[in-house]
Amino acid sequence: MHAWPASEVPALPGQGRDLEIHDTATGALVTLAPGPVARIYVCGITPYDATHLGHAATYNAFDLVQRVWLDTKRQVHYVQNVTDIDDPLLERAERDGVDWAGLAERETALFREDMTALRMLPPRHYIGAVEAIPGIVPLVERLRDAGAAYDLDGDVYFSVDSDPHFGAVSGLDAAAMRLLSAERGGDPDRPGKKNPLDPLLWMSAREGEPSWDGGSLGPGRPGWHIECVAIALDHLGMGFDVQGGGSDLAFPHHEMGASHAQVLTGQFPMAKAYVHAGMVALHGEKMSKSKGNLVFVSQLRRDGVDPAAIRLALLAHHYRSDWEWTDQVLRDAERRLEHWRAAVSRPDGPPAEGLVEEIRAALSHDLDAPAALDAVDRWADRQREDGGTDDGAPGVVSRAVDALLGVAL
Ligand code: 5CA
Ligand code: ZN
Repeated sequence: MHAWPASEVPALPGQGRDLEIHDTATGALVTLAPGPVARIYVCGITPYDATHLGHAATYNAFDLVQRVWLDTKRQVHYVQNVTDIDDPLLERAERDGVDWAGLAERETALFREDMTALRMLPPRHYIGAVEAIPGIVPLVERLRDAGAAYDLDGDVYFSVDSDPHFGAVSGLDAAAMRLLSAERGGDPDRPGKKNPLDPLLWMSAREGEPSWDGGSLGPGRPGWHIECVAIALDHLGMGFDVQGGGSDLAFPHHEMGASHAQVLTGQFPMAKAYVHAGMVALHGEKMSKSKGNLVFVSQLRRDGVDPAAIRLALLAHHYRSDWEWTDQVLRDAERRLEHWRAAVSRPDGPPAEGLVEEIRAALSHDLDAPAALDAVDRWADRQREDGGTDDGAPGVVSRAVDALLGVAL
């Protein structure tokens, strides 16, 4: 699948800094020190509805990861999937009386437009679940042949007890896992499973639903977690730097994925850091496609909102906090954008080298974007109040804000 065009990332004076980031598995900050190539997998959308601000906030966090690494002159191998076949997609297509594949294609196209408008750097590999099926089938066969998967009325389940490290990502106890499994796509109450938490690897073809050749598994479609594992292992291999997504993916999705990969390869861990973004709410509840309390990026764009203001609204919140979208959040971002634009359009200003270092320090410390915005605010305030004599400064600031924060002034 093709991704979207990359906006240019200006090179900055001085030295980038290594990223220190919160890892869900250890509950602590880890300093990542990738080699010349940093590797990151970020879970993509399930394309049955348009990109909302919760999605955008999560992709914004991982865009910052990529920008911090690029600033250290590393290459970034960024992989993202599109869950272009899954139950929610089929249910929405059925509800609306449309073709599921056409729905997925349309919503994925809109996501690309939103990401481009928000200046999110594209992944190097953007892979759909459907196109990954030929790579998924042999992995499920291998798990089954190794005794880590079993048949249940034609469906194939992964046995979580086959992984001695199961639980290492989320650190949850069995009762909490069971509750979340039921809420987030699992089927803990299905009779005949070895462990209620065991997730589906391959679902045999159902009447009236699309299915694909599954070799010795028979026709069917893949489970959700093995989709991301197959894509990640194919394009990144084991031991990559960051596995990313929103906090609702820590369990079961990232826990199960890590277990699949660890049993398949005999290596641990799958990723050096599991990084999770907080949830964005609207009217007091998590923004979610299933609840319908959504603000869409595309709707704001249609209303004439500058995408740079949307991006600043996202950046004003620390990626790990849960926060609420309100009109005021957007108005504050618009005012800030205007202030910054006025400051960089002057011919000179206060020296900016210190500011570039402040932005770097803030982002490299667990992606503290709000601290980076405060630093730019202070520079722009000084520019407004005292002017300045450094005629290179406005250019340096606008390049730094573009390169490190993805905001074009
Ligand atoms: N296709 C799967 C991942 S393989 C999926 O979870 N798709 S999704 O469309 O439901 O979500 C895409 C990303 O947006 C996930 O990382 C999810 O955690 C994140 N996300 C969803 N809702 C919110 C929200 N309200 N706030 C922040 N992030 C969210
Ligand atoms: Zn995923």
